[in-house]
Amino acid sequence: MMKNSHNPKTQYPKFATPTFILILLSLLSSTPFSSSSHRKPPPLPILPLPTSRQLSWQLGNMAMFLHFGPNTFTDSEWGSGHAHPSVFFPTRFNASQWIQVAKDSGFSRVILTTKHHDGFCLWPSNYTDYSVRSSPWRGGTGDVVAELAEAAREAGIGLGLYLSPWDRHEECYGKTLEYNEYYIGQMTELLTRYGVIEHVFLDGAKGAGEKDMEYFFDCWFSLIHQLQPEAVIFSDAGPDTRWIGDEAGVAGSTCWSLLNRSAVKIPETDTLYLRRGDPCGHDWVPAECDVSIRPGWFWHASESPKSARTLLDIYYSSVGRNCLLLLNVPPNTSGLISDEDIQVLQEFNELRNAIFSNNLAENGIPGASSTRGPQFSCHNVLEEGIYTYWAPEEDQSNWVLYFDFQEFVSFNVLQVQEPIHMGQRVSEFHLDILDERREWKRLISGTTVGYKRLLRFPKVETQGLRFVVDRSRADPLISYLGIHMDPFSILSNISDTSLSSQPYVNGSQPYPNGSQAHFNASHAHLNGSQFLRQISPNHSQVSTI
Ligand code: FUL
Repeated sequence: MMKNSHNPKTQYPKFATPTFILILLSLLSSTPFSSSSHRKPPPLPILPLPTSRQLSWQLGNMAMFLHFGPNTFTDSEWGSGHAHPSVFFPTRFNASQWIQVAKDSGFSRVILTTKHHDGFCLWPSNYTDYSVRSSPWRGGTGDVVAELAEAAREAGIGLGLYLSPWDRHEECYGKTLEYNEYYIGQMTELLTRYGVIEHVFLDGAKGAGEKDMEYFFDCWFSLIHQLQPEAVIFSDAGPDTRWIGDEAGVAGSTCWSLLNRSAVKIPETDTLYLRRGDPCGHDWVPAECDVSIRPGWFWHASESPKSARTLLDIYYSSVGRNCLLLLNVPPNTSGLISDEDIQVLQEFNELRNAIFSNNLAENGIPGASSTRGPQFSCHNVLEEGIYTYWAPEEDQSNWVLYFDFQEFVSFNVLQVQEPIHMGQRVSEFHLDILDERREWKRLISGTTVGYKRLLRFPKVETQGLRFVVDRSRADPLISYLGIHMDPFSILSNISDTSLSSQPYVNGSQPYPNGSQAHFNASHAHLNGSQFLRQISPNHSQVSTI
């Protein structure tokens, strides 16, 4: 006879009454060996994945760049390499002040120009006299790198170093073998004298008509990782973080952390490729947006810092597009960060706190089209951080997160995060809201998410929203979803003549600047055809975003 436990005519042994079986089953289900008590494991990560040093770099969101050296005192940007070392004389130098400013304004690490293109070393290098040792500062016994390292360590701020390959002072510059030895010698000093270094920044900048020579990048990268395993290395092409392709702090609205490193040559980089990354890339090389708070990289008496609102725009277009913001705040001739810069940084900090400390989605009841298991619940998207996340069931035809609000909720910013330790997945998404007839209206759409995606749009008021993933490299995973009210950003180019019955703001278009708008989403239509032109003279690039 065929065994079939579902056959109603099945005869049970005497002791095996249905009640007995139920009790037995429930007992079994509470033993550790019961298969029903097994947790569903997380889904497979999708390659490529970040290394642990890339993860801590990205989780830091923002780093502070410190351009300081003879240029600060000679009012120049690209020093000739011939300024006398005596010009370097900061009268009130205080590295703790730099670190305090960085810490108070929300920066996770600082990166110092230990040597810029002029070749002057802010530490007493044994390979040249062109350094602090030949300056009157601290009677020639000073070491900017040492003082900064000490202050950073005490405050729990990460330390990074920029050692310019292009050196306009050093005589052997131009002789490939000799200069590579010189550079590696200096790099080794920096990476062995000052404790843990978390970041090494190198660039391919070089003036036109300068001596030609080859940099042994692969050798440098291997040595850096050998000496400082925690350090991420930034260059145009990685290996750990890449240049975004401009010096304006603006990433592509599509921005993959994936890249094929072999497709990028320094310094002839394809800035469009860097800006967007590569959904088919085999390497994990997320982007870093370097931009200065002032027009120049070095401090100049005639220049003023950008406004806090401008920094907020930059934050949206860098951190809000899956990048790290590397904001340069140059110390002045006294050796301190200027009060006016500190003021702006404080305001910038306050703006971010005012917008992002309140996630209005917490007022709603979350739901999902499907869920992989209890530990992957949609409630996880309200928890900060990337390590808890919503995962849908496998093989679904749609991937949707819902929020149902009892009261009307108003917002103009969407924040989404992917658990990037599982790989970057989402390649297209959109956000719908319920209109006054309780029908879904599309509000915005976007492409990549990555570590963090922020999208701004005219303020809307609704009782429900749904976040829909339209395309993904694998089952999408969402670690955070926030909706926020930003009363500070200025929106414009919202033309009443282009009112649409189907509101649609494409997050993959550049964001327009201008005046604040406040209207119902059913009338929202942004003009996405505006191009921003960015000029980054030092990388000799003119690009269209
Ligand atoms: C560029 C340099 O030429 C600038 O002076 C600045 O240091 C910037 C961060 O990188 O390549």
